[in-house]
Amino acid sequence: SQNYPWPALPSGADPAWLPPAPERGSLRLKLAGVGPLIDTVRAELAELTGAGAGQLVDGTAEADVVFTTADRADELASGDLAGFDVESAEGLSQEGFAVLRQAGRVAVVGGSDRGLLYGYHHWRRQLRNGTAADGPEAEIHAPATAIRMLNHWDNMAVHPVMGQVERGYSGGSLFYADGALREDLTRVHHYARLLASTGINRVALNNVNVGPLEATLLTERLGDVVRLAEIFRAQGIAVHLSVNFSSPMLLGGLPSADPADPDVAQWWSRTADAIYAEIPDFGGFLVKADSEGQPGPYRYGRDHAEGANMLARAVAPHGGLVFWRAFVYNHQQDWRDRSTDRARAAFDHFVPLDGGFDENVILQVKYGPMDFQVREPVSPVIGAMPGTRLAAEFQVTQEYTGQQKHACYLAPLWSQVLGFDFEGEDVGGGESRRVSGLVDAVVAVSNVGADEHWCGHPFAQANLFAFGRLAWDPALAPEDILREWVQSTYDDVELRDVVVELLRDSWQTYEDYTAPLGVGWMVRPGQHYGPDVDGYEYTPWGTYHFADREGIGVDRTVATGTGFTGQYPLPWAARYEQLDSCPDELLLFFHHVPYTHRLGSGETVIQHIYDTHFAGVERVEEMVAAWETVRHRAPAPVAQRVSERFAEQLRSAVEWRDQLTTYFSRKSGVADEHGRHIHP
Ligand code: BDP
Repeated sequence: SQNYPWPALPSGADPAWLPPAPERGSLRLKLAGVGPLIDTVRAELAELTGAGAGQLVDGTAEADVVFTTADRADELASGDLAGFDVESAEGLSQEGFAVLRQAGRVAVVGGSDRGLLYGYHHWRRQLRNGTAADGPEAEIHAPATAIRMLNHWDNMAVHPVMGQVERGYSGGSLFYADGALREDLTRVHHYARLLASTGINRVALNNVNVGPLEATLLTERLGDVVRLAEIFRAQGIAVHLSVNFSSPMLLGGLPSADPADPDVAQWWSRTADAIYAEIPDFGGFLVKADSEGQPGPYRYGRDHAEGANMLARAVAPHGGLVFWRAFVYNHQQDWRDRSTDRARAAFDHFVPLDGGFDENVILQVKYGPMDFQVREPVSPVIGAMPGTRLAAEFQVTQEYTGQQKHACYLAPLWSQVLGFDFEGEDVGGGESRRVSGLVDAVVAVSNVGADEHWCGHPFAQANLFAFGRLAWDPALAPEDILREWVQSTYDDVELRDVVVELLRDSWQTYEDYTAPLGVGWMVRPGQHYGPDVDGYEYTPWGTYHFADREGIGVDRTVATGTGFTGQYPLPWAARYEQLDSCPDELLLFFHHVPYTHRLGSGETVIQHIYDTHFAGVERVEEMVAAWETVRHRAPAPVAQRVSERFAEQLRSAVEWRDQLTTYFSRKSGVADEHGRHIHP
C-alpha cells in the first residue's frame, strides 16, 4: 500500500512534464564552466544527446547552442559567443539568465550556475515547442521572488488519522516508507529535477505537525536529511526541516522549551551547529507553534517573536532562515459566541509584533485569513507588517479543492492573490503594494507522492508546475502556464488543446458547485471532501456560515459584526464593509444577508446558489464529454486514471449540487425561478 518499491511508471509520464528528448537531431551543444550545478546541466545535455538529439562539442564557435555563465561571458566574447549581444547579459541576477540568439545559434547565459540551470530548462521547453532557435535577440529572465519553496506534510510512518502524508492524495511519501527513509530514492532525483525546471529553490522535508519520530530528523536521523539534501542540492534546492518547538524536551531531555531559558537556546544552537557541520547549505527551520495542538512559546508566557528569534539566532551564524507560521488561532472556540472570529486571529496575534522579528525570520502567512478555501479574501496580515519579512503560503495539495479527484487548476486563484493590490488600484497599481511585491517568499504545500502519476490526478501536475512558474513570475498568465505544461507533458496536439480547454476555468467550476460566495467550508468534517453543509456549523473550529431561514453569511463588518473588515487598509476596509461595494464573490465572507438580497450581478443570493450549482454540474458534464473525445490520444494509464477521476468528479459534483440546492430551498422556502428539481 505504500507503493514500495516504486511502481512501474507509464511511458511518457515520467518524469512528468520534462519532455522526452528529441530522438533525431544534429544539435551541437557546448557547455562551458565547472561546478556541481554545471555537472547537473551536463547530465541534462547528455540525456539529450544520448537520445539522439545531437552531440556535445568542445571546439570554439562551432556549437549551435552554448551554455555558460555571465562570469565567463567576457572571456568567451570573441570565441564561442562571438556575434551574440553579450552586453545584454551583463548585470544578470544570480538566479537570472539570458537567452541570446544570433543567426540561428543560441547562447544560454546564467547569472550563476543556478541561473544557468534555470536557463537550460527554459531553453528545453522552447526546444520542445520549436521556438528555441528563433525568437528575440535577447531574452532576459529573473525571478520576482527570491525564495520559492514547497512544504511537504510528509510523516515518516503512517499516522493513524492523517495517513503518511497529511492532506496527501497521491499515495505514500516520496521520501519515507515504513517509518524510515526509503532506500531507493530514484524518484526523489526525478522530483528534484522537476522542481528545478520550474525554479523552486527550497523544500521542507517533513510535516509541520511534527511527531516524535519525525522530530528525530533533527538529531539522530540527521543522516536521512543529509541524503535528501545531496539529491536536492544537485538541483540547486536547499532543504529545511519542520521542527517541534518542544524538541529540547523531546530530544534533549531538558525540563522545558522556554525560549527565554539559556539552556534551551543553547540546545538549539548546538543542534543547529551539528546540522550545518553535515549540511552546510541547510535552509533552516519551519515552525508551526501554538496552533492546533502544537507546542509553542505561549506555553511559557512568551510571544511569537521571542519564540521565533530564539530559533533564528541558532541558525543565523550559518546563514539559515526560520519560517514561522502565522496560522495561529483558537480551535476550541465557543461556537455560541458570535463575537469570536477565526478570520481575525492571525492579524490579532502577529501584527502587534511587527518590527520585533529578527532579520532571518520569515513569517509565513496563509493567503487567506481562514484556511485554503476555494475563495477567500487576501489575508490582511500581508499588508500590515512592513517591518517583517513575509511569505505567502498556498496549498498545491487540493485539501479543500477536490483532493486530486477533481480536476481543479488553481493558478488563477494564486495569480489573483499574488496580484492583489493593498492600495486598491485595479489597473496600473503600485507594484510595491501588491502581494507579490510585499513578500520575500512564495511557499506552498506540495501535492506529490508515491503515486505513479505523481499527483493522484495526472492533471494535478499542472498545479505543481504552475506554482513554480508563478512563484518565479507572478505576472505570467495562468492560461499561458497551462499551455506550457501541456506542451511539455503531452505529445498530441489535439489532446493538449482539449486539456487546456478543460482545465482553464476548472477552479471557477469547482467553486460553482461547492460553497457559495466566499462563505467556505460546508465540507465533511475531518476529511474535508464532499458536502456537509452543517458539518462544521456547531463545532469549536470557528468555521461557520450562519445559515438560518432568513439568510446566510458571516457579518464581519466593523459596524455590526466581528470587525474583521477593519483589519484592511483603505480602500479595502470600506469596500468590504459596505454591502454595495463588497465584491459578489466574497459577499458571504463579509456579510450576513437575506436570501433575497440582490447581488451586483442583479441576481438574488438564493437564485445564484441554485444557478451556479446547476451550471457547475453541467460544466463538469461538458468536461467529461470533451475528455472522451481525446482520451485515446493520451498514454493508456493516463487515459484510464483521468477517466476514473472524472467519473468521481461528476458523481461528487452532483452530490454537492443536490445537497446544497436541497438544503437552501428547504431552509429558505424560496423556490428556484427555473423550477428545477429541488425538494422544498
Ligand atoms: C489545515 C489542515 C491541517 C493542517 C493545517 C496547517 O486541515 O491538516 O495541519 O491546515 O496548515 O488546512 O497546519
